[in-house]
Amino acid sequence: MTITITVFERSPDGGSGLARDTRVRWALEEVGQSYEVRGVSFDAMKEPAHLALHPFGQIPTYEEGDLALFETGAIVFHIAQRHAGLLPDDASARARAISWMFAAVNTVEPPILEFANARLLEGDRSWNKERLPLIQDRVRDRLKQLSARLGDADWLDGEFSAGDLMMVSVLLRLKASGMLDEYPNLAAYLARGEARPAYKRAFAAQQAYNTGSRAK
Ligand SMILES: N[C@@H](CCC(=O)N[C@@H](CS)C(=O)NCC(=O)O)C(=O)O
Repeated sequence: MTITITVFERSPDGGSGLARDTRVRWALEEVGQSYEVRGVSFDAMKEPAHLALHPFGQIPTYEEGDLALFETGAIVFHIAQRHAGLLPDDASARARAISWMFAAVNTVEPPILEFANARLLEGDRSWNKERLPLIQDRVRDRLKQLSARLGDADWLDGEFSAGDLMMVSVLLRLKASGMLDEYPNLAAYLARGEARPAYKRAFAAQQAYNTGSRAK
């Protein structure tokens, strides 16, 4: 059955991989599933046709036959459940990998998003100078804890899993800030994620789409 995901018609990041379709593309590449892409403009995202797929008017969405999903955590989980390669077979290890997926989107991503918004969108606000260091400390708290847990392991819990895919995807947003360099094991973790052939294919596909070098 054909899988179709929605993506920004033109991503505001110009194809640097930060739009959340990249993590869905990555999951699909890891399990060897082909997919189609439908670009959606900012206006169209808020129209009824797209809102029927995504109640918050965002990308990405995932369609497969009668099934329509939104939220990258749920989409990646669905892909991981359907196909081998992203979740361990052992029930306890599988449950732990799923915990890491939730931790990525629910515990680590929120302060990172707050930081990105403060840096990129709120720089001209009078309170920004005072607030930014507070937010940075919240991000550092999480990075310190994550770094302590990862230690010198390659991945968060044994083999690479959907938990790592989500966590690396979330950390990527910090790359340009240089903050990850304060935690060399996390910087190396990120680099390991980016070095995976499936990630490289996903990144290249979204880049080609956003820079117009895709086949039209
Ligand atoms: N929690 C959602 C977040 C989705 C999200 O924020 N999507 C962004 C693109 S990466 C978007 O559509 N932004 C446009 C908007 O919110 O109007 C997920 O993980 O899928």
